[in-house]
Amino acid sequence: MGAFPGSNGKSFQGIAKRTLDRLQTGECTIDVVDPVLGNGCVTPTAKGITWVPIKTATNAAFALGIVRKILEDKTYNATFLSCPNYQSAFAGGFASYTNASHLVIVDENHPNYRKLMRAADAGLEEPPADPKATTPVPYYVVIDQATGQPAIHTQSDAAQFEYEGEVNGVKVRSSFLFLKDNAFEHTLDEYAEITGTSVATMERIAKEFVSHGTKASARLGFGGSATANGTTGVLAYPALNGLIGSAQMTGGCNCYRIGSKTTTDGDRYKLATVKGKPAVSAKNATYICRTQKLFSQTDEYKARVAAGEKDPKPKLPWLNVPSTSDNQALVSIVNEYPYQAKILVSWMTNTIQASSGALRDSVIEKLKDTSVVPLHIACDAFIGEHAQLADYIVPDTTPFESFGLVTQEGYWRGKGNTVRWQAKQPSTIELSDGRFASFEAFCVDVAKACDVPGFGDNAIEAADGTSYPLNDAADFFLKAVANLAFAEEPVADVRDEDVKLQALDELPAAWKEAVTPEEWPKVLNVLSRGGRFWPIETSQKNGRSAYAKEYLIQYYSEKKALNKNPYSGVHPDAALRYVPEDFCDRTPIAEVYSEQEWPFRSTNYKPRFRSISMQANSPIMRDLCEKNYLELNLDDAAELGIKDGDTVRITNPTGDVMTGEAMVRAGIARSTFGVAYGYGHHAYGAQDAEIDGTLAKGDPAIAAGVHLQTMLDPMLEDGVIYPHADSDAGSPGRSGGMYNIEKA
Ligand SMILES: Nc1nc2c(c(=O)[nH]1)N[C@H]1C(S)=C(S)[C@@H](COP(=O)(O)OP(=O)(O)OC[C@H]3O[C@@H](n4cnc5c(=O)[nH]c(N)nc54)[C@H](O)[C@@H]3O)O[C@H]1N2
Ligand SMILES: Nc1nc2c(c(=O)[nH]1)N[C@H]1C(S)=C(S)[C@@H](COP(=O)(O)OP(=O)(O)OC[C@H]3O[C@@H](n4cnc5c(=O)[nH]c(N)nc54)[C@H](O)[C@@H]3O)O[C@H]1N2
Ligand SMILES: [Mo]
Repeated sequence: MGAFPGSNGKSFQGIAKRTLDRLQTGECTIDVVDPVLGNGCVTPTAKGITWVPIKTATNAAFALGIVRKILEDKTYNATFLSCPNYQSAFAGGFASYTNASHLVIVDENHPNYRKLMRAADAGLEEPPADPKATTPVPYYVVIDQATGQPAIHTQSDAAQFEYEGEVNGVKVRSSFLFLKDNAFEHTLDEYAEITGTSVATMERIAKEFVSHGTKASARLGFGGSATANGTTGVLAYPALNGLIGSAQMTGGCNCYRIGSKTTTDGDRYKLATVKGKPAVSAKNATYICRTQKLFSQTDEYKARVAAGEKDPKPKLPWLNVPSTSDNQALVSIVNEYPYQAKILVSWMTNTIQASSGALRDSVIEKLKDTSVVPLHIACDAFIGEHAQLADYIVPDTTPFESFGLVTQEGYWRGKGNTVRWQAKQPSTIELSDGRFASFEAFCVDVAKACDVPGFGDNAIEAADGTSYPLNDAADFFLKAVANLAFAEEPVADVRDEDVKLQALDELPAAWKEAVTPEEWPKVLNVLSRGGRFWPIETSQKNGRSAYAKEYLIQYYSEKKALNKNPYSGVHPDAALRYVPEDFCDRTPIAEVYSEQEWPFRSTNYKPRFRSISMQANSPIMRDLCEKNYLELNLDDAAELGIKDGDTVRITNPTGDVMTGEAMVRAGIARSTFGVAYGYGHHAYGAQDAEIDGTLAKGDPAIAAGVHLQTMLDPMLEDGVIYPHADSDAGSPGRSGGMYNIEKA
């Protein structure tokens, strides 16, 4: 759901070959649930593939239709759901566990109402505390299957997951029942209506999904989360995988990146340790993006209540679900809330284009206004929509001129880290000391000028205690490569033929000096292979991922249950539930604007031949696809009297207008329009730029196509700019929303 393998999205390369082979032999089938039919190596014409055109922003409903069918048929794995802890699940042959059997206090008068029941609430004695534990371990309460009595979750091997009753005089229900209630909230016919799919499809997938033991997997891409009700949608995949126990199982869902230590404290160098770091901590800090805290936990709230306000409302929402949020940081900066950003330093980002709903005049005016943002420094290789608003642009290197170490995306079950290294000398300005302008050189020089520890001579400490300088990118990244080369078993030294073939003996002397003579041939080995990848055979053990670690699937999220929307007092759902898109106070958008007037939803996707903003200036990529289209379903287009190639106008309730060329096609779900992202630039080479007195003429071809404009949230006070976003996580609602379409 929300990921089209091989079209856009998370790299499919690592598994494409194996997957396509197995589709051919019938060993594997894939259902792709997506409003847009992509153009990848996975297509409905390929064997074993089914495209399910779903209405945007209804993923949770589709998943719950499947859950309901599985519950009705009782085809879930009851043994797995009964496991109240990781040890019991592991002993039962699984590699994850759920809190299905953990009890929730549902007694409204209890002080711990909405919380998971703890041992103390049940009058049970906790095991003695582990003297080594830094934070207290929570002990939850379950009803043990063998005794029928309350027990601590770590002390039961199997527990009831459909329990409702009283424990110690307190009304409780097991977590699983919250999912069950939500699944039975609608009939399959209703789910088919909401999602624009069919009962037969949900029933077929429900049957298929449970008929392979733990060898099936539900996966979500960003298309599952980038709607204003996305947080509930992303709960769909753990909920489904939890019904069959497939997380971290061979052939099941291996869902996170597995790599080795590189740019952190590794086996050779302590790259995360800052020598001489003062005793400061960001632990209780208030992030400018308003995350990690509820409004009721802020100093502002406390001060306003102390000053006599009864029920203060924040200027912008607070979000304790995400850890940080770049798009919300931008929203905070332009609204100067919770505090002003005095200096904005941005690197390699096009925030106003990438934060859906933010590429608008009101935001641009704020960013230009020095009373709002007194100083803005952008470090970028290009003059994009965001960078062109900065007071200073620090030139940076491109991917061919810089280092990068990445842990492989989690679609692949193996372990590995890719390494990118400079393939050419940077084309940026050469500095007086021989370095080239880059983000790393900028950071080092600013840090030195401000006496920030951790940079300059003797900044980096090796595992053996030797100190090394940090003055340029190579000082840091080659040590990260050394950490990778020596992880577990050190790799072999590089072979002479690789040195010759790749001219590794011509690399700059400074690179060799960045590591020890013992490390250098092993570092070269990793560079020559573009990374380090552990043998795929070692990635699985006894039917599980060899890297399996304690993994909990929550059917009831206490954290969410305890949240309370400061505008309306509404609590978010603690379990997977279909909630139509809403505004920040949780009013459904369809209650504010009429669905008759705004009958369409957007589906924004990443196009095959363009990256987020990077390929607009490549003539080759422009030749492949010079612009994007407003893509409409055949039936919708016929009703609107729109033909392929017509100019159409799309509007949203905020008054934004998009005009583009219609592409009428069968591969779009009804009442949805598709738009490829990354088009409709106005900078980034589209504009004229004067550089050192020389005019570089803009190329209008770079500006071709349409940028999707999402609406603003109307529920905040006048003058506040808040693009429509998920109420729990603040992720932009780039897909979904409300639009009207007409022939221009
Ligand atoms: N060619 C290309 N590849 C890229 C990128 C790129 O720009 N271009 N960007 C890279 C980056 S940064 C990332 S994060 C990944 C993202 O990878 P993905 O998350 O896989 O990609 P997206 O295109 O954002 O969304 C995936 C799909 O979700 C669908 N979708 C939208 N709304 C909904 C919905 O409500 N329900 C469902 N079921 N589907 C929906 C879209 O049609 C799209 O096909 O891609 C990476 N790969
Ligand atoms: N509407 C809509 N919005 C989206 C998405 C969507 O699908 N639809 N996708 C979202 C996703 S998943 C992501 S990850 C974000 C990405 O958002 P961003 O990270 O902001 O976008 P990018 O295009 O990846 O890169 C940002 C800028 O980095 C600069 N750049 C490129 N290479 C280099 C370099 O080597 N060095 C330096 N210093 N600068 C460089 C370029 O100026 C480029 O414009 O966008 C998000 N926003
Ligand atoms: Mo991304």
